[in-house]
Amino acid sequence: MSQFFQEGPQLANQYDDDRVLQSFLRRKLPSDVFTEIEPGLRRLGERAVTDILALGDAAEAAPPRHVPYDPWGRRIDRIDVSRAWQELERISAEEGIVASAYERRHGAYSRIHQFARLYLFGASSAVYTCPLAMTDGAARILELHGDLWLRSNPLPRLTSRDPKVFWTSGQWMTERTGGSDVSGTSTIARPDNGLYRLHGTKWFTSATTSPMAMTLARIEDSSEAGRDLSLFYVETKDSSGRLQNITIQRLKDKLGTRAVPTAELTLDGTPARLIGGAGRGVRKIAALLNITRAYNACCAVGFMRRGIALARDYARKRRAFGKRLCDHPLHAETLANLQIEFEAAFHLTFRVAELMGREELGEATEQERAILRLLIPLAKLYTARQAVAHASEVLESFGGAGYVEDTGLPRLLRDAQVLSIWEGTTNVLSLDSLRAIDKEAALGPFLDDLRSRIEVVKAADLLPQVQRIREAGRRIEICYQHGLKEGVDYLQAGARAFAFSLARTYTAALLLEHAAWSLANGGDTRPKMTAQRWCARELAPLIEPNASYRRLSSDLATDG
Ligand code: MFK
Repeated sequence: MSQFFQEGPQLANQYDDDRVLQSFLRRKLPSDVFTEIEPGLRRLGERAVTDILALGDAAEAAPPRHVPYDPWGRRIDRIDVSRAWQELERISAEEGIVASAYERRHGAYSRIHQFARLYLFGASSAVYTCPLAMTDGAARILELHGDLWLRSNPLPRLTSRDPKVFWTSGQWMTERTGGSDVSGTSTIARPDNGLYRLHGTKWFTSATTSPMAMTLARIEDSSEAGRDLSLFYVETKDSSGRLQNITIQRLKDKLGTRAVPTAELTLDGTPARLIGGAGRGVRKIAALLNITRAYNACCAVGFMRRGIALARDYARKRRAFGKRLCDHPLHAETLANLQIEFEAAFHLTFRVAELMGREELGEATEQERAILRLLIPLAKLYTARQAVAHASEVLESFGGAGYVEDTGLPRLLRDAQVLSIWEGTTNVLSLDSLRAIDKEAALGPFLDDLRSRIEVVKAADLLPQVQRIREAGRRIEICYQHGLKEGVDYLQAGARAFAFSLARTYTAALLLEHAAWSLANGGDTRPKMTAQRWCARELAPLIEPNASYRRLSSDLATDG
């Protein structure tokens, strides 16, 4: 009988092991900021493979439980979460995963610092990043639209490092009548003594154990603003710990994110506070969505990095056909492609963080604000799709072990799958990219920025890539101008291909810029190889969905 047992993959310190993160931070941050934050990142990189990882695994193994009744039949609607989930809340407060963005200790660089922390924390946290994303988004809303009470009461809780003070926030948007189309919201808000009472059902509420939430409802009055959706602040429990006229119907049975409590709620007179006056609720909650979408991208990158770290370690250990997996040329090719996808996603996402920091500090130019508005949906939609494909390939690189639950690997795929769904599906975000281009005139600044990034690249062996990016930029511009003439159906039918083209081409410019910097600063040639290989792919896979093309698509879609 064989005595052979395969050794499983091991994770090293996730900061020390990450060349891409380190070189990006060295390039972007002033040296005193880098020197100050590096020890904290290294410590978090260690925790990400020790206590945080163990808590994430424990939280995953003990998912939340809905307890509708007490032993004597009274409705109590408690959601029990594991000790590990509670510990993850404590750690995220102490580690300042949200707070570090709002303390603004490093000015506009604070978002880069915070995203580096989020990225290290995320992949080990059993998606505790979900409540943190909504918490960060809620904090931003309160900064932008909160009255004095909201800014003095919940806001300091959301941005606290003290676990006893720290609150997470939920985000209750989705109703039975609409997930993507939030205009279908049927919850109403009845005025009550200067506050409101909410009546309605919320079909998906994530991190439902949070003490507060942001939600949308229509004020029951006849004014024009009241007919529009308004944004509300809700505290879920009263001072004695009882739910405030909220019934928890059930927890969702989800493919992944199993440690995250996601519930269906009925609100029947839940007290709520209006945020920023009546109406324009979607516009106001968009500030939250833009943050959660950026988190989504950061978590996608974190998952990709985790996948490649595991697959790489395994490939160094596992032997097949007489040699290690990593010594097989085809396996090496697969791992190299995984690394390239990860690096591309990393640079796209951290460019978002860089611009977010500048915008929040009031340092962004008008052009940078427009670029950010467009870049957030692009980064969210593109990295989410990458993360799903990436996780699938990572699982395959383990053979059968990748399909077996107790290796922990299937979780990577299950958790990645939600990234392209929540906070706006790929299609909704492709259309949002068009909205950004239309309403914020974002395409011009975006393409100008792309060109200015590649102009600085002078290394002779990167010049062919500069040329390819220029050409892709020109094609994108022509395609959009043509689309404007053809009309809205043309633009919408091509929106996903268009968004992918923007994301891939902009990413190419970021990779090239980083490659040029790396060559000039220490001479690391790996970013150059990544940039060259990324640019060798189709950068702008645009389509031309004219009327006959769309008719055919419609036939294929409806009749098969
Ligand atoms: C790790 C990460 C974890 C993340 C955890 C999250 C867990 C939570 C899970 C969920 O809750 S999932 C539910 C999330 N739901 C969505 O993301 C909704 C997706 N649907 C959309 O985004 C739709 O495009 C949208 C609801 C915005 C469409 O609504 P409307 O009312 O048809 O939008 P309209 O009229 O185009 O826009 C209204 C205003 O908002 C406009 O401004 P004006 O009033 O000034 O004209 C828009 O420009 C503005 N707007 C819309 N999206 C914006 C935006 N402004 C800035 N940024 C945006 N992204």
